[in-house]
Amino acid sequence: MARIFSGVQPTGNLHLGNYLGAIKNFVSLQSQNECIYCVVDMHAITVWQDPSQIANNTREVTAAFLASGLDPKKSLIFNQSRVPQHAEIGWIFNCVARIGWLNRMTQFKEKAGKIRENASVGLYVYPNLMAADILAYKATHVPVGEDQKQHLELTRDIAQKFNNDFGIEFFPIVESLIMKSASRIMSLRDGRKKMSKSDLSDFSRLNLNDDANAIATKIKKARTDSMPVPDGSLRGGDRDSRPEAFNLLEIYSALNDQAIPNIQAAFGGKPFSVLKEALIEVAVEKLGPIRKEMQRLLGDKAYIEGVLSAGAERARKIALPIRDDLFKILGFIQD
Ligand code: AQP
Repeated sequence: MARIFSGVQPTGNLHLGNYLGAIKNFVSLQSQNECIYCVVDMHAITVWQDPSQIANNTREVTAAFLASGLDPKKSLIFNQSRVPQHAEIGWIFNCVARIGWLNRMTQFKEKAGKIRENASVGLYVYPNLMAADILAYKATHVPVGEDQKQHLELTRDIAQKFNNDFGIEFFPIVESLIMKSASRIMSLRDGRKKMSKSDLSDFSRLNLNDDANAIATKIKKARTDSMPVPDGSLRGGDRDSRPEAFNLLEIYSALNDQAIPNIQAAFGGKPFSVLKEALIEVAVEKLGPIRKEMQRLLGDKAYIEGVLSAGAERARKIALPIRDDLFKILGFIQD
Protein backbone atom coordinates (compact mmCIF):
# COMPACT_ATOMS: atom_id res chain seq x y z
CA MET A 1 0.00 0.00 0.00
CA ALA A 2 1.44 3.39 -0.98
CA ARG A 3 1.69 6.16 1.59
CA ILE A 4 0.49 9.38 0.02
CA PHE A 5 1.08 12.93 1.20
CA SER A 6 -0.21 16.19 -0.20
CA GLY A 7 -1.04 19.66 1.06
CA VAL A 8 -3.10 22.73 0.28
CA GLN A 9 -2.37 26.21 1.59
CA PRO A 10 -5.04 28.05 3.58
CA THR A 11 -4.65 31.23 1.55
CA GLY A 12 -8.32 31.78 0.66
CA ASN A 13 -10.08 31.71 -2.72
CA LEU A 14 -9.98 27.93 -3.15
CA HIS A 15 -10.68 27.42 -6.81
CA LEU A 16 -11.49 24.92 -9.53
CA GLY A 17 -7.76 24.33 -10.22
CA ASN A 18 -7.22 23.28 -6.59
CA TYR A 19 -10.27 21.04 -6.83
CA LEU A 20 -9.60 19.36 -10.18
CA GLY A 21 -5.79 19.36 -9.91
CA ALA A 22 -5.61 18.23 -6.30
CA ILE A 23 -8.64 17.61 -4.06
CA LYS A 24 -10.65 15.48 -6.52
CA ASN A 25 -7.61 13.23 -6.95
CA PHE A 26 -7.09 13.04 -3.17
CA VAL A 27 -10.57 11.54 -2.90
CA SER A 28 -9.99 8.92 -5.58
CA LEU A 29 -6.74 7.85 -3.92
CA GLN A 30 -8.07 7.35 -0.40
CA SER A 31 -9.70 3.97 -0.86
CA GLN A 32 -6.56 2.12 -2.03
CA ASN A 33 -3.82 3.95 -0.13
CA GLU A 34 -2.78 5.35 3.22
CA CYS A 35 -3.40 9.06 2.66
CA ILE A 36 -2.14 12.07 4.60
CA TYR A 37 -3.65 15.42 3.58
CA CYS A 38 -2.39 18.52 5.27
CA VAL A 39 -3.58 22.12 5.41
CA VAL A 40 -0.18 23.73 5.16
CA ASP A 41 -0.54 26.87 7.28
CA MET A 42 3.22 27.29 7.75
CA HIS A 43 3.65 27.44 3.98
CA ALA A 44 0.92 30.06 3.78
CA ILE A 45 2.85 32.54 5.96
CA THR A 46 5.78 32.61 3.52
CA VAL A 47 3.80 35.57 2.16
CA TRP A 48 1.89 37.92 4.48
CA GLN A 49 -1.35 36.48 5.88
CA ASP A 50 -3.84 38.32 8.00
CA PRO A 51 -4.01 36.37 11.32
CA SER A 52 -7.75 36.99 11.47
CA GLN A 53 -8.13 35.15 8.16
CA ILE A 54 -5.79 32.19 8.47
CA ALA A 55 -8.03 30.25 10.89
CA ASN A 56 -11.06 30.80 8.64
CA ASN A 57 -9.09 29.75 5.59
CA THR A 58 -7.82 26.63 7.39
CA ARG A 59 -11.39 25.64 8.23
CA GLU A 60 -12.42 26.41 4.65
CA VAL A 61 -9.81 24.08 3.12
CA THR A 62 -10.78 21.38 5.62
CA ALA A 63 -14.45 21.86 4.73
CA ALA A 64 -13.56 21.61 1.03
CA PHE A 65 -11.70 18.34 1.68
CA LEU A 66 -14.65 16.86 3.55
CA ALA A 67 -17.33 18.24 1.20
CA SER A 68 -15.45 16.78 -1.79
CA GLY A 69 -15.57 13.32 -0.22
CA LEU A 70 -12.48 12.88 1.96
CA ASP A 71 -13.30 10.63 4.88
CA PRO A 72 -11.39 11.57 8.06
CA LYS A 73 -11.57 7.93 9.21
CA LYS A 74 -9.68 6.81 6.11
CA SER A 75 -7.44 9.82 5.44
CA LEU A 76 -5.40 11.84 7.93
CA ILE A 77 -6.52 15.47 7.79
CA PHE A 78 -4.78 18.10 9.95
CA ASN A 79 -3.02 21.45 9.88
CA GLN A 80 0.74 21.50 9.54
CA SER A 81 1.68 23.81 12.45
CA ARG A 82 0.23 21.26 14.89
CA VAL A 83 2.84 18.67 14.02
CA PRO A 84 6.24 20.13 15.02
CA GLN A 85 8.18 17.48 13.11
CA HIS A 86 7.53 19.37 9.85
CA ALA A 87 9.48 22.39 11.10
CA GLU A 88 12.17 20.31 12.78
CA ILE A 89 12.86 18.21 9.70
CA GLY A 90 12.52 21.32 7.54
CA TRP A 91 15.50 22.82 9.36
CA ILE A 92 17.58 19.68 8.78
CA PHE A 93 16.72 19.95 5.08
CA ASN A 94 17.82 23.59 5.02
CA CYS A 95 21.20 22.11 5.85
CA VAL A 96 20.98 19.36 3.20
CA ALA A 97 19.63 21.30 0.19
CA ARG A 98 22.10 23.42 -1.76
CA ILE A 99 21.59 27.10 -2.56
CA GLY A 100 22.13 26.33 -6.24
CA TRP A 101 19.17 23.91 -6.18
CA LEU A 102 16.85 26.52 -4.68
CA ASN A 103 18.05 29.16 -7.13
CA ARG A 104 16.58 27.07 -9.93
CA MET A 105 13.03 27.00 -8.48
CA THR A 106 10.76 28.78 -10.94
CA GLN A 107 7.93 29.23 -8.42
CA PHE A 108 10.17 31.37 -6.20
CA LYS A 109 11.17 33.46 -9.20
CA GLU A 110 7.51 33.93 -10.17
CA LYS A 111 6.26 34.66 -6.66
CA ALA A 112 9.16 36.86 -5.55
CA GLY A 113 9.18 38.62 -8.92
CA LYS A 114 10.63 42.08 -8.91
CA ILE A 115 10.64 42.31 -5.09
CA ARG A 116 13.10 39.44 -4.74
CA GLU A 117 15.31 41.25 -2.22
CA ASN A 118 12.25 41.86 -0.07
CA ALA A 119 10.77 38.36 -0.28
CA SER A 120 10.82 36.32 2.93
CA VAL A 121 13.55 33.75 3.44
CA GLY A 122 10.67 31.34 4.09
CA LEU A 123 9.43 31.77 0.53
CA TYR A 124 12.92 30.90 -0.71
CA VAL A 125 13.24 27.73 1.39
CA TYR A 126 9.58 26.77 0.90
CA PRO A 127 10.58 23.66 -1.13
CA ASN A 128 12.72 22.40 1.78
CA LEU A 129 9.71 22.56 4.11
CA MET A 130 7.64 20.81 1.45
CA ALA A 131 10.26 18.03 1.35
CA ALA A 132 9.99 17.79 5.15
CA ASP A 133 6.18 17.60 4.95
CA ILE A 134 6.48 14.56 2.73
CA LEU A 135 9.47 12.83 4.30
CA ALA A 136 8.32 13.36 7.90
CA TYR A 137 5.99 10.46 7.08
CA LYS A 138 8.32 8.66 4.64
CA ALA A 139 5.53 9.09 2.11
CA THR A 140 6.17 7.27 -1.16
CA HIS A 141 3.80 9.08 -3.53
CA VAL A 142 2.66 12.67 -3.88
CA PRO A 143 -0.27 13.77 -6.05
CA VAL A 144 0.40 17.32 -7.23
CA GLY A 145 -0.42 19.61 -10.11
CA GLU A 146 2.14 20.18 -12.88
CA ASP A 147 3.22 23.41 -11.07
CA GLN A 148 4.65 21.42 -8.15
CA LYS A 149 6.71 18.97 -10.21
CA GLN A 150 9.95 20.88 -9.76
CA HIS A 151 9.51 20.99 -5.97
CA LEU A 152 9.01 17.27 -5.93
CA GLU A 153 12.23 16.76 -7.87
CA LEU A 154 13.95 18.76 -5.13
CA THR A 155 12.42 16.46 -2.50
CA ARG A 156 13.96 13.51 -4.33
CA ASP A 157 17.34 15.28 -4.50
CA ILE A 158 17.22 16.03 -0.76
CA ALA A 159 16.34 12.41 0.11
CA GLN A 160 19.08 11.11 -2.15
CA LYS A 161 21.73 13.48 -0.81
CA PHE A 162 20.79 12.71 2.80
CA ASN A 163 20.95 8.96 2.16
CA ASN A 164 24.32 9.32 0.39
CA ASP A 165 25.83 11.66 2.97
CA PHE A 166 24.99 9.32 5.85
CA GLY A 167 25.41 6.05 3.95
CA ILE A 168 21.94 4.82 4.86
CA GLU A 169 18.74 4.17 2.93
CA PHE A 170 16.63 6.25 5.29
CA PHE A 171 14.33 8.36 3.17
CA PRO A 172 12.32 6.91 0.27
CA ILE A 173 12.65 8.48 -3.18
CA VAL A 174 9.13 9.78 -3.71
CA GLU A 175 7.17 9.40 -6.90
CA SER A 176 4.88 12.12 -8.20
CA LEU A 177 1.35 11.20 -9.13
CA ILE A 178 0.57 13.76 -11.80
CA MET A 179 -2.90 12.90 -12.93
CA LYS A 180 -3.15 13.11 -16.70
CA SER A 181 -6.19 15.34 -16.88
CA ALA A 182 -6.61 18.68 -15.17
CA SER A 183 -3.05 18.82 -13.89
CA ARG A 184 -2.99 22.46 -15.00
CA ILE A 185 -6.23 24.43 -15.14
CA MET A 186 -5.64 27.83 -16.65
CA SER A 187 -7.05 31.27 -15.85
CA LEU A 188 -10.41 32.08 -17.43
CA ARG A 189 -8.97 35.47 -18.45
CA ASP A 190 -5.63 34.31 -19.87
CA GLY A 191 -5.08 30.76 -21.11
CA ARG A 192 -1.32 31.05 -20.65
CA LYS A 193 -1.49 31.73 -16.89
CA LYS A 194 -2.53 29.06 -14.39
CA MET A 195 -5.74 29.55 -12.45
CA SER A 196 -4.53 30.87 -9.12
CA LYS A 197 -5.76 32.08 -5.73
CA SER A 198 -3.63 35.18 -5.87
CA ASP A 199 -4.80 36.42 -9.28
CA LEU A 200 -6.20 39.91 -8.67
CA SER A 201 -9.14 39.25 -10.99
CA ASP A 202 -11.89 37.16 -9.43
CA PHE A 203 -13.11 36.52 -12.99
CA SER A 204 -9.93 34.51 -13.63
CA ARG A 205 -11.16 31.60 -11.52
CA LEU A 206 -14.21 29.64 -10.38
CA ASN A 207 -14.08 29.69 -6.58
CA LEU A 208 -15.45 26.71 -4.70
CA ASN A 209 -17.75 29.08 -2.83
CA ASP A 210 -19.17 30.72 -5.99
CA ASP A 211 -22.94 30.36 -6.33
CA ALA A 212 -24.68 29.34 -9.57
CA ASN A 213 -25.00 32.96 -10.73
CA ALA A 214 -21.33 33.70 -10.21
CA ILE A 215 -20.37 30.47 -12.01
CA ALA A 216 -22.60 31.36 -14.97
CA THR A 217 -21.33 34.95 -15.20
CA LYS A 218 -17.68 33.93 -15.02
CA ILE A 219 -18.03 31.19 -17.64
CA LYS A 220 -19.97 33.51 -19.97
CA LYS A 221 -17.25 36.13 -19.60
CA ALA A 222 -14.41 33.57 -19.98
CA ARG A 223 -12.04 34.65 -22.72
CA THR A 224 -12.14 32.69 -25.99
CA ASP A 225 -10.94 33.47 -29.49
CA SER A 226 -12.99 34.34 -32.54
CA MET A 227 -13.00 30.78 -33.95
CA PRO A 228 -15.57 28.05 -33.20
CA VAL A 229 -14.92 25.20 -30.73
CA PRO A 230 -11.91 23.16 -31.98
CA ASP A 231 -13.12 20.01 -33.73
CA GLY A 232 -9.95 17.92 -33.63
CA SER A 233 -8.97 18.70 -37.26
CA LEU A 234 -5.87 20.72 -38.17
CA ARG A 235 -8.06 23.74 -38.85
CA GLY A 236 -9.31 23.54 -35.26
CA GLY A 237 -5.83 24.54 -34.03
CA ASP A 238 -3.91 23.12 -31.08
CA ARG A 239 -3.41 23.82 -27.38
CA ASP A 240 -0.54 26.22 -27.91
CA SER A 241 -2.26 28.34 -30.51
CA ARG A 242 -5.67 28.33 -28.78
CA PRO A 243 -4.97 28.11 -25.02
CA GLU A 244 -8.32 29.56 -23.85
CA ALA A 245 -10.34 27.27 -26.12
CA PHE A 246 -8.56 24.13 -24.95
CA ASN A 247 -8.71 25.23 -21.32
CA LEU A 248 -12.52 25.30 -21.49
CA LEU A 249 -12.51 21.88 -23.17
CA GLU A 250 -10.24 20.53 -20.44
CA ILE A 251 -12.38 21.96 -17.65
CA TYR A 252 -15.48 20.43 -19.21
CA SER A 253 -13.67 17.13 -19.67
CA ALA A 254 -12.44 17.00 -16.05
CA LEU A 255 -15.76 18.03 -14.51
CA ASN A 256 -17.76 15.62 -16.65
CA ASP A 257 -15.21 12.75 -16.63
CA GLN A 258 -15.41 12.66 -20.41
CA ALA A 259 -12.49 12.42 -22.86
CA ILE A 260 -11.70 15.56 -24.89
CA PRO A 261 -12.20 13.89 -28.33
CA ASN A 262 -15.77 13.00 -27.28
CA ILE A 263 -16.44 16.60 -26.31
CA GLN A 264 -14.95 17.78 -29.59
CA ALA A 265 -17.20 15.34 -31.44
CA ALA A 266 -20.23 16.89 -29.72
CA PHE A 267 -19.27 20.57 -29.78
CA GLY A 268 -16.53 20.93 -32.46
CA GLY A 269 -17.35 23.61 -35.07
CA LYS A 270 -20.13 25.13 -32.91
CA PRO A 271 -19.94 28.64 -31.44
CA PHE A 272 -18.38 28.87 -27.99
CA SER A 273 -21.65 30.06 -26.49
CA VAL A 274 -23.00 26.50 -26.96
CA LEU A 275 -20.08 24.88 -25.12
CA LYS A 276 -20.25 27.56 -22.42
CA GLU A 277 -23.93 26.82 -21.76
CA ALA A 278 -23.14 23.11 -21.33
CA LEU A 279 -20.13 23.96 -19.16
CA ILE A 280 -22.24 26.19 -16.90
CA GLU A 281 -24.69 23.32 -16.46
CA VAL A 282 -22.05 20.76 -15.51
CA ALA A 283 -20.10 23.20 -13.30
CA VAL A 284 -23.23 24.12 -11.34
CA GLU A 285 -24.20 20.45 -11.08
CA LYS A 286 -20.76 19.34 -9.79
CA LEU A 287 -19.70 22.34 -7.71
CA GLY A 288 -23.12 23.27 -6.26
CA PRO A 289 -23.34 20.31 -3.83
CA ILE A 290 -19.71 20.83 -2.73
CA ARG A 291 -20.42 24.50 -1.98
CA LYS A 292 -23.58 23.62 -0.09
CA GLU A 293 -21.84 20.98 2.02
CA MET A 294 -18.91 23.33 2.68
CA GLN A 295 -21.33 25.94 4.00
CA ARG A 296 -23.01 23.37 6.24
CA LEU A 297 -19.67 22.19 7.61
CA LEU A 298 -18.41 25.73 8.16
CA GLY A 299 -21.42 26.28 10.38
CA ASP A 300 -20.08 23.52 12.64
CA LYS A 301 -16.69 24.87 13.72
CA ALA A 302 -16.36 22.33 16.54
CA TYR A 303 -16.66 19.40 14.12
CA ILE A 304 -14.06 20.80 11.70
CA GLU A 305 -11.64 21.55 14.51
CA GLY A 306 -12.22 18.09 15.98
CA VAL A 307 -11.26 16.54 12.63
CA LEU A 308 -8.04 18.60 12.52
CA SER A 309 -7.12 17.83 16.11
CA ALA A 310 -7.69 14.06 15.78
CA GLY A 311 -5.78 14.03 12.48
CA ALA A 312 -2.84 15.89 14.04
CA GLU A 313 -2.65 13.38 16.88
CA ARG A 314 -2.45 10.49 14.43
CA ALA A 315 0.07 12.38 12.29
CA ARG A 316 2.38 13.02 15.26
CA LYS A 317 2.37 9.31 16.05
CA ILE A 318 3.81 8.58 12.62
CA ALA A 319 6.20 11.53 12.37
CA LEU A 320 7.74 11.45 15.86
CA PRO A 321 9.56 8.08 15.58
CA ILE A 322 10.84 9.09 12.13
CA ARG A 323 12.18 12.35 13.58
CA ASP A 324 13.77 10.44 16.48
CA ASP A 325 15.55 8.07 14.07
CA LEU A 326 16.67 11.05 12.01
CA PHE A 327 18.12 12.83 15.05
CA LYS A 328 19.98 9.62 15.98
CA ILE A 329 21.51 9.44 12.52
CA LEU A 330 22.60 13.07 12.88
CA GLY A 331 24.20 12.30 16.25
CA PHE A 332 21.98 14.62 18.29
CA ILE A 333 21.87 13.68 22.01
CA GLN A 334 18.24 13.19 23.02
CA ASP A 335 16.30 12.19 26.17
N1 AQP B 1 -4.43 25.94 -11.81
C1 AQP B 1 -4.21 24.75 -11.25
N2 AQP B 1 -4.45 23.61 -11.95
C2 AQP B 1 -4.24 22.41 -11.38
N3 AQP B 1 -3.83 22.24 -10.11
C3 AQP B 1 -3.61 23.35 -9.37
N4 AQP B 1 -3.20 23.54 -8.09
C4 AQP B 1 -3.14 24.87 -7.82
N5 AQP B 1 -3.49 25.56 -8.91
C5 AQP B 1 -3.79 24.65 -9.89
C6 AQP B 1 -2.90 22.45 -7.16
O1 AQP B 1 -3.60 22.68 -5.96
C7 AQP B 1 -2.85 22.14 -4.88
C8 AQP B 1 -2.85 23.11 -3.76
O2 AQP B 1 -2.21 24.30 -4.13
P1 AQP B 1 -1.77 25.32 -3.01
O3 AQP B 1 -2.91 26.07 -2.53
O4 AQP B 1 -1.02 24.65 -1.96
O5 AQP B 1 -0.74 26.24 -3.71
P2 AQP B 1 -0.63 26.82 -5.12
O6 AQP B 1 -0.23 25.78 -6.09
O7 AQP B 1 0.35 27.94 -4.94
O8 AQP B 1 -2.09 27.36 -5.44
P3 AQP B 1 -2.44 28.65 -6.21
O9 AQP B 1 -3.88 28.70 -6.41
O10 AQP B 1 -1.60 28.80 -7.43
O11 AQP B 1 -2.08 29.76 -5.16
P4 AQP B 1 -1.18 31.04 -5.38
O12 AQP B 1 -1.96 31.94 -6.25
O13 AQP B 1 -1.02 31.55 -3.98
O14 AQP B 1 0.09 30.58 -6.01
C9 AQP B 1 -1.46 21.82 -5.41
O15 AQP B 1 -1.36 20.40 -5.56
C10 AQP B 1 -1.42 22.48 -6.75
O16 AQP B 1 -0.63 21.77 -7.66
